[in-house]
Amino acid sequence: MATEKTPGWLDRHPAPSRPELALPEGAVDAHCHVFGPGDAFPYAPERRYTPCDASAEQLFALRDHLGLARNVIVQATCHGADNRALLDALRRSGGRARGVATVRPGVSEAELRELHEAGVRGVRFNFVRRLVDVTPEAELREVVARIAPLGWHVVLYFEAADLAELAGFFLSIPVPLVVDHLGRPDVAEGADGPGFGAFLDFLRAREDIWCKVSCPERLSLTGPPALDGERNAYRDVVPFARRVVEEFPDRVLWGTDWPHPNLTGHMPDDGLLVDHLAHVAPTGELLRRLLVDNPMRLYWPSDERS
Ligand code: 0GY
Repeated sequence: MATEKTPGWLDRHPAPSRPELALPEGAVDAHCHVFGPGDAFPYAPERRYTPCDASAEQLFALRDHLGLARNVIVQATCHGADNRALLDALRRSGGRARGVATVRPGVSEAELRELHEAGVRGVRFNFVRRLVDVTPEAELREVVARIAPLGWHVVLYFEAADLAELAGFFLSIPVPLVVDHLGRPDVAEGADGPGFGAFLDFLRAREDIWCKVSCPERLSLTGPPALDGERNAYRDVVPFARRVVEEFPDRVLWGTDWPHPNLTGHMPDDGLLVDHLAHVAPTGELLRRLLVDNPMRLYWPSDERS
């Protein structure tokens, strides 16, 4: 199996800037990935793309460079349900990373225990058809039954257009839910449009549904991109993120999405993505909840500050 990067897939930013935004102490990047390195941790045969390698060391160097304290590393589809690269990164993190894995219903008790001990606290269900063949609901329910006793949650990645069809299933999942990337709204419709209204209603339906206000670079239609010192990037996404942060300040999370798989248009400067948060969480209090209090409560509850 060739491990050459998918043509057109951009490499991570070569030299992210240092954020100008003053971050609260202990800030968490709650959505990022490790990829390979492919010769140590081969990519899954069923993958839809081959990423550039992105090692744990590189991720932790970025964490320090940006002034962040911890990571939540999310298993990406290019590694399928082979969580070895994730496990390795968690073990190298010195307790400063937690993980979200992908598991199949037949996962052994021993593997679940190993994942938990390394720091995994959730599984990801992916419904984005360009990334995966969607797993049948019956199999996902079996996975939920396996992970619920561990106190884990389910991370959901879906497109806004599919929410109406999926919401009933999501709401029947008896563990906390975490939605990736604002539920991928159609930004052209506007934050007052029916699509985002339905998403907000979904968040209102249960108090244990969390939302990542991440990936404006994937959602924005008019930019400007977070490049060349632009600290007012992705203005068209701000009303969406801001709405969620203001209505649900205790259940929002944020992440860089480093190293930004599947971007072909531009590769954002991660430092400017941090600075973008000044528009999303415009008070010190909202920023602290978003970057510290909320991710600590979900991923490091025993270390939480009082
Ligand atoms: C992300 C976004 C993407 C990819 C994946 O698991 C993945 O392959 O999540 C995407 O292409 O939108 O969260 O990394």
